[in-house]
Amino acid sequence: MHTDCIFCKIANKEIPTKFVYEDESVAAFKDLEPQAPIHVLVVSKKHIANLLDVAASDQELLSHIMGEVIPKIAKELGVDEKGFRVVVNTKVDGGQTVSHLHFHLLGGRSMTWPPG
Ligand code: IU
Repeated sequence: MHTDCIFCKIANKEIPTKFVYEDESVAAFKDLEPQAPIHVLVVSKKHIANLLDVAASDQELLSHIMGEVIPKIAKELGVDEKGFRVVVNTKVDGGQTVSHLHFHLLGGRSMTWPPG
């Protein structure tokens, strides 16, 4: 845990937050500034700054998030039938504003392409 990282504080309950999902390694919560009717952030409890910082030992965690947690939340929130989008902004040009790896799960409306 990084003491100055807001998502570490949220994921490790230093900042009380209602979780949409939680297990021993992952937490998910609603984005404060939702960009779609469903906008959830999925984060690891362990601090990883971004996708470039993912270590070989994190592969299981990443697979758990992408292959299990996100589909489970999508089903629970009812966006599995029509679909949804997962976004991982990475560093400055990617639009990353919080340096703690997070997966945006966006749904509940039709998405456009290309992204801005
Ligand atoms: P980004 O991919 O790093 O730009 O996404 C950060 C997101 O975190 C952004 O959508 C913010 O609205 C959101 N967020 C939040 O939900 N709660 C917070 O305390 C902070 C940011 I700081």
